[in-house]
Amino acid sequence: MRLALLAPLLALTLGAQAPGHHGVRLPQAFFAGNRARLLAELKKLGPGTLGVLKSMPELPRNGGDTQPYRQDSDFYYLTGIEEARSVALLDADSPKPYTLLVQPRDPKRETYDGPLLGAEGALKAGADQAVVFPEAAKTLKEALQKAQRVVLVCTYDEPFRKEVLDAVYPVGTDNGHASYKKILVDGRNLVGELRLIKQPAELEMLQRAVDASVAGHLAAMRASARASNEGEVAGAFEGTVRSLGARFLGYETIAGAGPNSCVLHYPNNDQPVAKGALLLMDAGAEVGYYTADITRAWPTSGTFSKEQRAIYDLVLKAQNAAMACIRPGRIHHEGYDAAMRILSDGLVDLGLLKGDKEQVYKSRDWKRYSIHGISHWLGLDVHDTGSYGGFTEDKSAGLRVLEAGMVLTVEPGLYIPKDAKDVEPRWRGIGVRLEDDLVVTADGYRNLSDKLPRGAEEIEAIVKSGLKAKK
Ligand SMILES: [Mn+2]
Repeated sequence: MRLALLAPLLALTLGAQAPGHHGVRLPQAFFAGNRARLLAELKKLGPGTLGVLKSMPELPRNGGDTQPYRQDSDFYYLTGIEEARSVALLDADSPKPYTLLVQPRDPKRETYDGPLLGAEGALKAGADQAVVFPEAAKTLKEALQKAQRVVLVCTYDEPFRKEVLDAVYPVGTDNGHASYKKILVDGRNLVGELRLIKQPAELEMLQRAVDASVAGHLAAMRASARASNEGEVAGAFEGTVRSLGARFLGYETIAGAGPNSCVLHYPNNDQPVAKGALLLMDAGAEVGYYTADITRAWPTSGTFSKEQRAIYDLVLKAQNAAMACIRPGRIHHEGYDAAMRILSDGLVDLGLLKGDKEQVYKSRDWKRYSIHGISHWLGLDVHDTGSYGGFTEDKSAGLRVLEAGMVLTVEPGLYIPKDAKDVEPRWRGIGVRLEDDLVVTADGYRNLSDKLPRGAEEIEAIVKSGLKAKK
C-alpha cells in the first residue's frame, strides 16, 4: 500500500526532466504508519502511557552561527517534521493521540530563516492537535502531570530530558503526593526496533542515497587520477552527490591517501597524494534523510602495486565470504567470523603473519591488521538503530538473527601501519576497506551498491579513464 502511495512521487522525481533526488521525502502516510506502530507498543505498556518525542536541538557553530539543522532521526521517523524546537506527544489512551508543540509563526524571523509551520502547518502535517509555544509549555506540563507512564524518546536535548525527568521525578519531597507512582521509560529502544526493519518506501530512499553515492565514488576515482591533494578527491565526491540532491552527507567524508588510508575515521582530507599512492575513500550521501555508507580503495596511478593488489584481493575475498552469510535466519556475527578466517589465512600466505594457520587464527594475531567490526545497521543514521542482540567476547558484532528488510553494511578491512617494524617496508602504510550496503531479502540479500565495481581490474579501468579525461 505504501509503495502505491509513493509511486506518483517517484514518477514525478525520476522523470527525464529532473535527474537526481533534490527535495525528495517520504509521504505523510509513512510517518503516520510509524506513529500507529509506536502507539500500539505504548498501549501494551498499560493505560496512562504518554510518548514524548523531542526534536534535535540547534547546535552552535562559530561566530554566532549554528550548524546546518538536521532533524533527529527518531523524531523524523515518527513525525516527518523537519523543524527545530518541536515536541510530539502521543497519548496512547486518546482517539486523537498525536499532539504537536511547535514554534509560533514569526514574520520577522521567517524573513531571515524561512517559513515556520505554526499550528496550522502542524495540523496539515498530520497532527490531531497543535499548540504553539509559549502556550505549548503548559500543554506539555499538563500532559506530563496526567500521565502515569512517560516514554521519552530524546537523544540529544539535555535540558529537555532534565525537564521531563523533573516533571516525572521531582527533586526533594513532594509531601506525600503521588509522584512515586509515575514511571519514566527510555523509549529509544522501542523506536530503534521499529526502525530496524525497513519498509519498501525506505528501501527506495536508501537506493537513491546509494545511487548518488555510487556516482560520487566514480567521480572521485576519476578525479584522483589527476589529483595532487586528497581534498580534490573528497571534493569530487561531495560536489557530485550535492548536485544529485544530497543536502547532507551521512557522515564526514574520509579520503586518505598513502598511510592516511590506515586512519579509520581520517578527518582531514587535505594532504598531498603521492605518486602511486593507494587512496581509501569512505563516503555516503544522505538523500531524503536516508544515508549510504560505501568504501572503496584504489591506486591513484590506475595500477595497483603488487602489495596493494595482494591486500586488496584478500579484503575482497573476505567481503565476498561475509556477504555469503547474509540471509534470513543467519546470525549477524557469522559474516565477521567468515571474513576473519579468510583474512587470517591470507595474512599467513602473504608472510605478514607467521605460523600455522589454525594457530594464527585462534591466537587472534590478525587483530593487529583487522581492527574493527565489519557490519552495522544502515538507514536514517549511518549507524542505524536496533539492537545487535548481545555482544560476543570481542564486542565486534552481535548475535541478532537476520530478517528480511534489515539493511546492513559489510565492510572488512586490512591496515598495515606505516610503523609496523616487523613487516617488510613494501607492505607498510597500505589500508584497504571495502564496504557495501545490503538489504536482507526473503532468500538472501540484495546489494544496493552493486553498481559500484569491486573487482581490482574494473577499479583500475575507472581510475585510468580519469587519466584520459580533461581536468
Ligand atoms: Mn560503515
